[in-house]
Amino acid sequence: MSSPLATQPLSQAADLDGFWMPFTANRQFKARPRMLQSAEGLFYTDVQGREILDGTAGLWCCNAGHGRREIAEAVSRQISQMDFAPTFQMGHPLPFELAERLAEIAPAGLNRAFFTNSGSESVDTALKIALAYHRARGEGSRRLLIGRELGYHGVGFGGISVGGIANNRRAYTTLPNVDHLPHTLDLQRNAFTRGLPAHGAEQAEHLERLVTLHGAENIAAVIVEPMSGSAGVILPPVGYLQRLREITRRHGILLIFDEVITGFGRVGAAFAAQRWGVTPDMMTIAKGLTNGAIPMGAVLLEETLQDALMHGPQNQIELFHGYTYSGHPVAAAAALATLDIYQRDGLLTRAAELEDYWQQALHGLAGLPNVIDIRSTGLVGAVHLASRDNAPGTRGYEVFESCFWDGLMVRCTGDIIALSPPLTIERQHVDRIIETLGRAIQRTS
Ligand code: PXG
Ligand code: PLP
Repeated sequence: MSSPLATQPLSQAADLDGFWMPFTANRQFKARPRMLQSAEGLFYTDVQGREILDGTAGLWCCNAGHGRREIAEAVSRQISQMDFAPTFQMGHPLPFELAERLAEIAPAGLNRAFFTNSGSESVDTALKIALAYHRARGEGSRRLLIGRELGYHGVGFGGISVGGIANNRRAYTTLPNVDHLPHTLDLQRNAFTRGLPAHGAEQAEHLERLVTLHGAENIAAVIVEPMSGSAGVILPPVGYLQRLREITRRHGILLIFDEVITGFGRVGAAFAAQRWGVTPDMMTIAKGLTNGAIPMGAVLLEETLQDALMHGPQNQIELFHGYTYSGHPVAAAAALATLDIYQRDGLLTRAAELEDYWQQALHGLAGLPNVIDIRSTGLVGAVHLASRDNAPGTRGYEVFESCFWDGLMVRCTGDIIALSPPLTIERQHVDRIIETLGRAIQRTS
């Protein structure tokens, strides 16, 4: 049962007009579509039957690889048994079970879960909890939210406000009461570092300046990705996250780690918080939570944050927030099956085992034309290409496209090629990624 698109020539762009594709140059895509049809293990197959090695775990989400039967079966069982049930003033067992399972693998103390349907919703939820928490404790003047330059926190109004990617903000309006820390990308001092960069921890001191500027009594939360994914794999300098933790704690400011990409084994531990030994007050997660199979996200937080809102009468709703699909039974079933796979197959720590091989292989691209930096940690990597004069992003896009037609899916963000293969990858596939990418870089002037 293939769709009409599978059998028609793909040049019939008229068929493609209706779907306004997200974060896509629609005219460019529709002129020469890259259309995927099936997926198994580490490979996609496109509508022309070509195999494409998945160098990006879909969009950083299929950490256990594709086509996992256990997830498909859990979803299918649950959808037959109970397709939907409300979680507003009503309950069903799966999200309770899932919250417990998440607390088992989360950093100690983060034992409460608020469920959402995406990373963007998780971010907006965490920011709202931060504001409600301070208000409930009589510190309602804490309204300011601090993000970071080049941060990506999804596309809700909260997320783009604390986010720091100009293109995602400039056409819109953003929240008031937001400020930003400087980013930590520093090619001059850190290019081609293996592991976390040595230089840049002092960028965290900028938070002290914002405290001086705005007053600690006006600041609610700081949100950062422990490692920036979308902006092109920007790693935390040694000591940086620790400094952010010390400063936020000293001033009563909540620290939120956005672990939508770094969660579920990507950097070598269940969460980046554990890999780098810094525990935030809240974490936002999504993507790998269900191996990408069903949309779901969550905020994981300390119980003290929830407790602070529990002071009213017992019959009073403590947080006026929630989504129709918070804790959706089918998504929860997918997540539980996913966690079973991660734990049974040791995937939450597999990136740490492969990290050295991965890093060594990536650094083999160092001498190629236009390569100005290589960054990696766990099973994430970036090859940073020099931008062409007056045409930023075009070189990265051409490398991305060349890889695709040569059987490899990578991401390009501007002129940075980002890689994040499924955590089930084997060494020979690492080699294949590097060979194909190397060819593409060499072919691209
Ligand atoms: N926070 C972080 C840190 C993310 O990486 C989101 C929030 C938003 O999640 P949703 O599920 O609302 O998309 C993300 C998502 C890329 C890319 O190419 C990255 C994301 C999404 C799509 C593409 O780097 N990150
Ligand atoms: N818009 C309208 C008119 C609604 O009734 C609702 C939910 O009831 C929403 C938006 C929010 O949808 P969701 O809960 O799926 O985020």
